[in-house]
Amino acid sequence: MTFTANPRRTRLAVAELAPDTLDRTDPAGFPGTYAPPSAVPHRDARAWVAEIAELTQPDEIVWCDGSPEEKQRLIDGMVEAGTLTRLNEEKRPNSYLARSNPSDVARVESRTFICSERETDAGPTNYWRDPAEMRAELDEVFEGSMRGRTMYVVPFSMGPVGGPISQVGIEVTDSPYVVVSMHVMTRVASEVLDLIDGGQQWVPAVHSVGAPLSEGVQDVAWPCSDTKYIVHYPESREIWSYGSGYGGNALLGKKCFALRIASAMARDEGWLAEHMLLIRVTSPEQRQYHLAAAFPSACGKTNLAMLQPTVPGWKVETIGDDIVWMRPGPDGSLRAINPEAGFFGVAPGTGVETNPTAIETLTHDVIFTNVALTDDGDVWWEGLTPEPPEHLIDWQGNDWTPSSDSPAAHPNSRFTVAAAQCPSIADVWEDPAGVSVDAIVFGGRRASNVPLVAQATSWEHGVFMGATISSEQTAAAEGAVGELRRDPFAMLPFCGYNMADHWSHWLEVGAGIDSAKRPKVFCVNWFRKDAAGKFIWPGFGENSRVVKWIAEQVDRARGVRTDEGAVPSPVGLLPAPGALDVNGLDVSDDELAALFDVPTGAWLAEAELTGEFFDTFGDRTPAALRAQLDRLTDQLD
Ligand code: TSX
Ligand code: MN
Repeated sequence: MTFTANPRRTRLAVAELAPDTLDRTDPAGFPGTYAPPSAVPHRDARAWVAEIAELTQPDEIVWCDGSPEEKQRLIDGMVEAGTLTRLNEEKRPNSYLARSNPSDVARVESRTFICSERETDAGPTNYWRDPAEMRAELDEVFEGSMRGRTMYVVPFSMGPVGGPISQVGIEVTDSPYVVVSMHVMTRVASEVLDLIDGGQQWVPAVHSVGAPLSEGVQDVAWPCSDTKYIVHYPESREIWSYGSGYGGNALLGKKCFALRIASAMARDEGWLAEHMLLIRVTSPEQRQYHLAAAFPSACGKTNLAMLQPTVPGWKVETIGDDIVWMRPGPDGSLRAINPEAGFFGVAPGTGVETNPTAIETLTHDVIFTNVALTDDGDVWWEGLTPEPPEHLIDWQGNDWTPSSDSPAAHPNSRFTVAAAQCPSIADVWEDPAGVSVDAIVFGGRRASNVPLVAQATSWEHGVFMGATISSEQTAAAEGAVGELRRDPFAMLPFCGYNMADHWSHWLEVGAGIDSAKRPKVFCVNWFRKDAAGKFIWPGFGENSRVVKWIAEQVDRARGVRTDEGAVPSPVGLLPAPGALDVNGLDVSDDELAALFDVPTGAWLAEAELTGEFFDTFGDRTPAALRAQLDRLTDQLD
């Protein structure tokens, strides 16, 4: 299949394009556009680094090569400086604890900007700023921002270096914590510079903690600034981040590049950059299935990525836990990679009961941020063990006991760890050509209405499911409890362009894939509650029963199975009686019925709200999704 440039997508006038920058190679037989219609002329890496150094005025410039020696040198320096605490070498070999400034613990959405030429191209769900005005503003902010510090130049690849679905970038940063984290989360390598010198498109990413050091002044453990900017230029594919050292704001390969900038590249070039986990499922018959799944936050995405099935004979292997890039491949199927090389996961709630595989992954070579420190030099967080230790040093460095009022670990405390050391990692996880996606799953956190699992009746219906993902509020602090929080495709904070255009793009990509090879689409909800407020579905390892049904539906679509697997409902295909394996599970028939109940009145009310949600995107909402909403309403009536 070929992707022609859609005029709607073109951001720069054709005359502005330097024709000699258009690269129409077809790596490894992958079709599609490798030369974006909005491509900017190729930048020279060294000239760009010199330009940024001129602006930010670092004392020193260090070009990084991604070697283990470089990583250890930086770590030793940070231990010396007090940024990292070395953990007990017996209990947690080669592992470290960082405590951030208490004001720098999370992404800052209110300071995250999409600077497209036109405001409508950022859409109503993003903060937009005029790119020229933002450039002028940032020029002042970054002026001298690295004084007294070292500027590290970090060439990195998202995805295996040189792979047909991979992309490259260079992050310059004045934070050694960022460099070491990039070593874990991306592929830092000098070869990336060769690819760039060879003319490959690349993303320049500038990061400064925004805390220049004056001569003779002692540095702090976690430098940052109260002024923060996380800025994206989707058309010129640039990232500028200022004032924060926190992962999501500072490891620019991750959310900023692999989601916000990559989603805009993907729109222009005919692929998908999504906030999804990626797993390989193997049946007792040794048939393999690859599932990509999008969930809003606090739904246990990493837990699903590392699932240990309770259904005998079934196996789940991890490929990725956060981001998936998908591209139509030479075989006509949708090929997917995990562009990352590590996991940057939330620690609290990760325990032997909820995610034993993660616990095993975290036994060595981990950087922990904002967790608690035990008296014997190990780490602890809420949910690691059922009973907390008698005494801890909390994430802010203070004494903590079980009677303390505040949590020992920050609720957003993190682990940074190489994916390669995850015991459930699939052997194919670094295949540059990716895996063929068989099923796409959209999840939500819903106490009512949404069934445990449903299959979309068409690609358009699947896109509708993705566009209508939502969670019910669980904490009053986030709004009224029970109120729907919409998170389309789990991409609300991560789409680098108009969310409704993202839906159009999904419709277009699906239309370009042969129906036999097109992934089947499902929605799941592990969080349905009964009248007493108790979770009906046991979740966790038992979710393998749902995964099994999904795999069997893929088999049925391919004619591998001929038994009846599903029955229709207004919200999609539900498991036929007996098709969901509940063998040995303590769930009554009434509870099973409750998990799949589709209450007409409540769904009609929800459909009304969905229409209002679509209205907020005006005429950018694709007609096919309006049609899906009409169809849903008709079938409910
Ligand atoms: O991650 C979760 N998953 C997916 C696992 C592969 N969580 C944790 C969500 C917060 C990050 C879940 N919580 C899941 C789930 O499937 N289900 C639930 C709700 C639930 C919580 C506890 C129990 C049952 C369901 N059971 C007991 O407490 C005994
Ligand atoms: Mn995420």
